[in-house]
Amino acid sequence: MALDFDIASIRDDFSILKNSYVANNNKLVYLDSAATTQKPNIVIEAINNYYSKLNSNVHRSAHYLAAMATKYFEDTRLKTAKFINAKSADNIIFTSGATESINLVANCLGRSYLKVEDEVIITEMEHHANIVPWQILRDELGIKLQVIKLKDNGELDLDNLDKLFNNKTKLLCVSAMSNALGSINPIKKLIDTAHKNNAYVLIDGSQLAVHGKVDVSELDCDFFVFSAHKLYGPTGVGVLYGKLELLEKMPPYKTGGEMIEKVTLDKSTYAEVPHKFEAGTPNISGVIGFGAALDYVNKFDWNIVNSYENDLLKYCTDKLLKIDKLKIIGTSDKKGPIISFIIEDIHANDIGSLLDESGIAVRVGHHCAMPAMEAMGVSSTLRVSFAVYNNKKDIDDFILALNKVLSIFR
Ligand code: ALA
Repeated sequence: MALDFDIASIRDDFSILKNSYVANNNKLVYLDSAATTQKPNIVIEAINNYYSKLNSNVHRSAHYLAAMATKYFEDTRLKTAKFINAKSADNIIFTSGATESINLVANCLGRSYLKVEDEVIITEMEHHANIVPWQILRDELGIKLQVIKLKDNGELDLDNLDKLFNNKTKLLCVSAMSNALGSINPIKKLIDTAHKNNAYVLIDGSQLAVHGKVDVSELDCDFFVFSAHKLYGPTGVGVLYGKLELLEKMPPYKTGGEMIEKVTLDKSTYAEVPHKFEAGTPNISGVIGFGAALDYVNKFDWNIVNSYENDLLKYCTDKLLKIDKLKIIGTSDKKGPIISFIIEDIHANDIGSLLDESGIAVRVGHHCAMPAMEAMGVSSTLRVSFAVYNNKKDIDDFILALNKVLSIFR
């Protein structure tokens, strides 16, 4: 069923947009969905329902509540596999977020596969979560990091891509869409190039997964990570998709209960994938809430979502470009609904704080992407980002407030 994009009815699904009066008794204008999306009521209800009617641990106890909690938990694994077109639910590991998913891969590949002098390729555009784990491996194992640079418009410079690969290259780690600049990367081309060079590929899909259909089987990536909270789901839940043959070869990440097959005081053997990577009691309510978020987004027609969000992107970009001394940072033709910008001579933090006084929620800073900021010649930007519940009135309110703020400074 396609959403008809009656925006008023979509907004009805998000109580916070109606009920939240923020600074100075202003209605919330939420333009920070790249940091985290708001949650539709069905997600909040699913979490409430779990705690009020089903609360129990999963995969262990022999009673009705435990069986129901386990069923809902595992149903979400199936829904997640379907959502990204993975071959099986076994390809899906639940983590605390995309950050932990990447740390899991770095840690487990680092201990089992990467050797001194091996090379990992990252990009200048990456979120810190897709840089720091690889730097730690570099320092611990003596591997080398190669970097795909950014062009002035915020796209990856792929002109000499082939030259970055050699017979030591083991892995390419790249974001599908930049959280700081909005640029959407040609990930299929990157994956094919890496595979031609016998390297694995990890895709950080945190931003892309909420703006378009993901098909990991067609992409043929080896790992794909994203967070539930950027996809209308709860915080504290992430997904690691991995090809089964790789997950099976990788050693466990965290250890403890539920990830074992047998433990003696001498040694332990491990559970099958995916449970091998899920030690301890997981975020059960979060995963169940994520299942409800997937039910919600499964009603979307992604073509309609894309064209609706692109329309917001264009509408806002055109309005921003009319503002004197405003520069958009990241001007690729292929962008998701994220706009980073600066205004000459005025600190982004000052503008962000004053916008907040009008109820306009934006993000200010380096967006956990300091190398991308440096490459673009800035230390921080203001960032607005949109989701399905935004509308042109949000943008009009934002532009009005921004002009008022600028009139104070000028
Ligand atoms: N990575 C998130 C952002 O871009 C938090 O804001």
